[in-house]
Amino acid sequence: MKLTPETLAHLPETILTSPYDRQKVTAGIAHLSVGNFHRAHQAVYTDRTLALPGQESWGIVGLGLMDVPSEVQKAEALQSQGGLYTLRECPSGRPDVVRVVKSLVEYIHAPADRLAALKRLTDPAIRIVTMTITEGGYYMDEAGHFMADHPTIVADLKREVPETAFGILTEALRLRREAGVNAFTILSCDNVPSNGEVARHAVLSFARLRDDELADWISRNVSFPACMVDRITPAVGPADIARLNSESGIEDRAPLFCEDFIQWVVEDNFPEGRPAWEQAGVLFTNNVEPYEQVKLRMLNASHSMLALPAVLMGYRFVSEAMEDESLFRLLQQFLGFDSEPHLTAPPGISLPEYGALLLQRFRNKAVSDQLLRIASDSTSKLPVFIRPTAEIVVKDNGDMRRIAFLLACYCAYMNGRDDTNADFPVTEPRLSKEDRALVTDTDPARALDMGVFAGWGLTDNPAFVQLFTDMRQSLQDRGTAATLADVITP
Ligand code: CS2
Repeated sequence: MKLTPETLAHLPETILTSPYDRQKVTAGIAHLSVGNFHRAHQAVYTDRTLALPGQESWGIVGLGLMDVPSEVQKAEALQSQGGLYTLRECPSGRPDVVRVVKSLVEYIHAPADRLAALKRLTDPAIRIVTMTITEGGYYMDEAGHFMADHPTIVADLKREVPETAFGILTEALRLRREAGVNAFTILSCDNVPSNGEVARHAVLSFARLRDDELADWISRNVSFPACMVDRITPAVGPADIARLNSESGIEDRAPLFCEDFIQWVVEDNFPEGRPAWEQAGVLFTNNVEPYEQVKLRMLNASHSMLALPAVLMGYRFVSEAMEDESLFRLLQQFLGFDSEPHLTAPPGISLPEYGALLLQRFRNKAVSDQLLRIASDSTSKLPVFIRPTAEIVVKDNGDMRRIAFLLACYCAYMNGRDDTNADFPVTEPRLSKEDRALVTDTDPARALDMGVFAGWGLTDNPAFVQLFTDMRQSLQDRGTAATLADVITP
């Protein structure tokens, strides 16, 4: 059965839907960059909320920003299905659940008509703009400054109809102001610490480069709540599409799957109103920081700590790598010795329990997340996920082996060849030419001068530099498994 708004009423009983009449729903949220994560997370919370009385004005209009073939395909797929898609939620050891998510009521591929996309954001009905533009998408340098000189930003500043998220947001807010329409709230849903503050800084920096007065207006009128988001959502390739559709019996051009765990902690700062997300399981708080620190420095950091060595050892899936005793213990020891001791537990959360749960989530075979997905763009991820812990560990001059090992693995991963001699794709769009040259320098320690490590304080500690140099040598001479064996504490 094809998935379209017409077939929605005839879905098999095994397929779940949130009980509301979609025809009554109008868009109140615009989402920039509709990746799988958004469709498995914020769109699901909103789908649940739309079933509650008085919530029908909070549907989502999705905006695709990137002019790449995969995005064109996604736009065609979602538009042909009226924004509907199936989501398979996969608990460990229990049957999966398949639902059709209905909250994405409109989808616009901005490159097809940039002006139309921009205009959509000036609709007074749109009161929240959410976004998932990835860690690297904020154009922040290592000192936390907006990269105003970055060629993408420089080019966007010159355009009448901008193309980057910040350009579009700034221009949409200018048009709203001109038309006497209230501003919208901007909610970053990326894995970035203080994502609200970072989004504010990026939007205001961009706006200031265009028009000081507009920047002042934005700073007075736009709120930028912070939030912590969590749900493991693998990439979906052609084989996954075939598998998901044959399992669900539905012909869906954009199906996806994820774990059953879901969490969203949001700062309650929405002057233009918001959906009753709290009734759908979202936790509202005035202080998101402890939650996001724990999530980034435990879950995301463990992901990187696992993915880089595991890929080198020839693994391709998270659950498979978790069966490797050494990798499992690496994560346990990283969490227990490096990460947890420097974190403050948010109310009601026990860090050891949180750590144990995340290891269990990684072991979930039904999700089988791709290690290459997690390893990709490590250049943007390591400074966010690993740096805070690395800084402390290296400064304290304690047991620095796990951090040195990970960073050495990051360098080895750049070669795109694992220990079994199999090649793998290295997706590092933000690795500069200079950094790439430093990784291949004949002196292994030079890699610590890479821009990605700037400000971490690594080279201030000669013992760390030595350890890192030895690890790189060992990875090359003895391979990842043997090097890892020395990193694990018995
Ligand atoms: C992962 C995240 O890409 C990564 O590095 O750590 O995508 C992770 O799966 C999500 O943040 C889980 O909420």
